[in-house]
Amino acid sequence: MGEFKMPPGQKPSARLYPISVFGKPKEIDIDKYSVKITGLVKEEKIIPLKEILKLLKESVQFDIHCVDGWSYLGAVFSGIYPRTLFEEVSVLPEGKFVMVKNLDGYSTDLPLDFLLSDNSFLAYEIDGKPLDIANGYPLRLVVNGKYAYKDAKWVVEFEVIDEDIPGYWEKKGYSRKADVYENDRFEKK
Ligand SMILES: Nc1nc2c(c(=O)[nH]1)N[C@H]1C(S)=C(S)[C@@H](COP(=O)(O)O)O[C@H]1N2
Ligand SMILES: [Mo]
Repeated sequence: MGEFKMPPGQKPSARLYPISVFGKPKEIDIDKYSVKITGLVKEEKIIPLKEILKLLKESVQFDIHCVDGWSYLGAVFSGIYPRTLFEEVSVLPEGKFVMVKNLDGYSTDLPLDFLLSDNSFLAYEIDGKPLDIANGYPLRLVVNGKYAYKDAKWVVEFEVIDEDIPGYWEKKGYSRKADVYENDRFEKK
């Protein structure tokens, strides 16, 4: 459950502010939408959204912290844990990170063990209602304790990689670790 602890330098926000550097997808074809697991795996896997929606629905309460300084506390997200999708995938021993790729071309990476932990969640609902497209429908990653540039919206691929390769915002200088309670916003030079 969420900690309801305001991290340093953050102010509470009454709502989520839709943020997307490449704009939001206009339409999403639910019938064709799928998630791929690629890269350092024995066999790549394509999982249709329809199969994901049939998996046991779970819920988490994670706070959202944008690195710009607003935090949206207490939302309940429903969906599945990403680790469920990895259950039938054999990750090769050199697989240590995952580049999360999205419909709009945005990307962010996370340590594999973090993505497979209780602190990563793949949501399709917020507070019991389907997410808006602007907030990542049909699949949005929500991470507990990291800034929301790690919350990949419109997830379509998990690419297992062997090193910490920066994604969109990490390339521009934001912290790779992104720990909100450490106030870890910028990558130290
Ligand atoms: N695909 C994609 N996901 C993204 C982004 C983006 O630009 N594209 N922006 C990130 C940032 S910086 C934030 S703060 C959150 C904002 O989530 P919201 O739009 O639901 O408020 O989305 C994150 N996920
Ligand atoms: Mo953000």
